[in-house]
Amino acid sequence: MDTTENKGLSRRALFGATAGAAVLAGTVGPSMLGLGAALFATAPAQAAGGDGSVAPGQLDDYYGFWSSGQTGELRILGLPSMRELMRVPVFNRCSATGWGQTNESLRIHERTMSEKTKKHLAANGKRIHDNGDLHHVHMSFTEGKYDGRYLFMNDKANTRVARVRCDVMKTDAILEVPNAKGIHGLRPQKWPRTNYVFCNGEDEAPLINDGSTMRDVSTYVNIFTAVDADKWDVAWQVKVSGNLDNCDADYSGKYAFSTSYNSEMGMNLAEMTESEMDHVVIFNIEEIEKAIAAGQYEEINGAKVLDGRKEANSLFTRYVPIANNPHGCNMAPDKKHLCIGGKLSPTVTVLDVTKFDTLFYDNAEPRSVVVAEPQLGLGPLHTAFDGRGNAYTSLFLDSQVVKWNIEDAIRAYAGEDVDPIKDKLDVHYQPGHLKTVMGETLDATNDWLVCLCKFSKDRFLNVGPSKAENDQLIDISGDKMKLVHDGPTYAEPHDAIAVHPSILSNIKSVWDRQDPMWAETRAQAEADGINIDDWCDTVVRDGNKVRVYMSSVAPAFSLEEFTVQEGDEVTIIVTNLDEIDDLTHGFTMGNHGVAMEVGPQQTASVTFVAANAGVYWYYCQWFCHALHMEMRGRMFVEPKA
Ligand code: K7E
Ligand code: CUA
Ligand code: CA
Repeated sequence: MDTTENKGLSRRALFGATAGAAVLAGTVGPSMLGLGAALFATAPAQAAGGDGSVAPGQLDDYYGFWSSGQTGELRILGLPSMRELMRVPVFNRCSATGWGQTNESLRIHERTMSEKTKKHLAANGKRIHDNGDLHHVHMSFTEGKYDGRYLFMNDKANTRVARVRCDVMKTDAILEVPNAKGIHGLRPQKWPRTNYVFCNGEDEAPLINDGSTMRDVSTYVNIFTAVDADKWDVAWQVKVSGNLDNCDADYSGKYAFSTSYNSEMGMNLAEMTESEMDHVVIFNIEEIEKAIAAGQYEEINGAKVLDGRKEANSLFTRYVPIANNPHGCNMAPDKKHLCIGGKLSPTVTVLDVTKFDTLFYDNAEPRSVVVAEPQLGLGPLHTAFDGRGNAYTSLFLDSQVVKWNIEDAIRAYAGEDVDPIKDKLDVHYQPGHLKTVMGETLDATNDWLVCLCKFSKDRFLNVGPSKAENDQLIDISGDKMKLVHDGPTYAEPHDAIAVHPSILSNIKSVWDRQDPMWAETRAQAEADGINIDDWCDTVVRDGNKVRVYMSSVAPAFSLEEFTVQEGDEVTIIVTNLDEIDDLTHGFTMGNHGVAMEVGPQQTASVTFVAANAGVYWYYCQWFCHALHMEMRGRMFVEPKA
């Protein structure tokens, strides 16, 4: 069944209490509802459990995109089944696909790498950092809604951000952000479209970090960066007071905002939690753009930097005091309310973004934009939203999700006798992020909430001191939340979004031969007089560099053998000429630590130094044919003359 045809009439709605009962009782047949027999076949399981389970062969209702924390990859899951569909290597090294080893992926890594980093890596015998700490993944927007072009994500470990192309679900750009340290919060601009990706530098350091002022904390700053989402370079940066944790953007395109837990500029835990209040920084995009256009910036390491610190008294920023050590920063789909998680305070602070103009132009008192501050429970971290004005906040210490109503919280703050809390649900255990389907967009739905728990303790079979983490699925369609599914995951289910398949209708099944991903490889082939779009089986020698061009068509490589010399720098360029859906080949060079994926119609290449003289088999490591085992050939390495 094509889930995109099913928009507006989800299987859950259909087989919910009333409709499901009617179908089963035979009063409403599946044909009357315009649905096929295949759908009807799943009715008993769904009607019985209502647990979000999806029968074998059935497609999920939504794509889920999961950040993986310290694994450094992006994961694609199906919702509501929580089945893992794909892993997309981003900052990590991937043995299956060769990401982090193929020339195409190394070029993406190195394109924006600073000379300093290159030098440091080379001194360590490396070309790239192949680890990452990928906390946050968000899709590109057009007018407040996901547009299915890109996914963006951060690497806190090595101060990078990356972009994944949604048409092929592969990383196509990585940026090492200059000046900032430890990119944590990351959000795309929502309106009018994602021209910028906003990135928070979490860690304080001297702006000129050359060792001259290391112990002088007064020289430390934090940097807010706007990355140009199309060109993939730094558009501008703003120095701030305090540090930056999580961020978000509004639905008018005027403002972005970040939480800061270290307004103290402390260097240890005691100092970072010393003040009673920290703050939220509000960035005025229009004023920043004006100053950049007028050339009023300082150029540091190639980036245009403005000063938005408190003492600079600029129109770039405003600081709203928030109880000590706030964390989550979530803009509601009502276009109006920004929710800040209290972390150390049991509250969520609600700011009315439509009042932010008064902070910049009328000198309004900073806290005058606070319109609610409900007491929700212990350790409020992040907040998600449905399309009915409700918010769902994770309570880390209470191990609960609390459902509350934003308008009721505002009325209570104004003195009315109303309890904004609608429900509390135990989750297992210590939740961090939580997400509704498209709840960070104007398309927020009312069906599912995924809660990403940091611990699973006793929820699964014991697998040793390292335990599975636990993503839980919660039915939010009714008044009361209902926990319906545990989804164990590997380190670490940090954050997630869920997207309707209609937004991703541009996903390809087969690569386009002209794809820019291997443009440089194509240019090299052209220079060598080789047409890689056609059958090729040519070995080109260029000094001690050898380029081996081959095609793959199941179950054979075009070259059964080739010869090089000890110590040659060998580049293997494989083009998969199969056009069939799902027919991926691979290339593994035995005993050389070399392996890569070559998808249908894809070209991929890898470079290595030939080892000691002898025979080395190469083979296809992606199952492609009944004779896949036979898809192999020999590299003869001749002794040095
Ligand atoms: Cu998204 Cu943990 Cu990086 Cu909150 S932060 S939990
Ligand atoms: Cu080609 Cu396996
Ligand atoms: Ca603090």
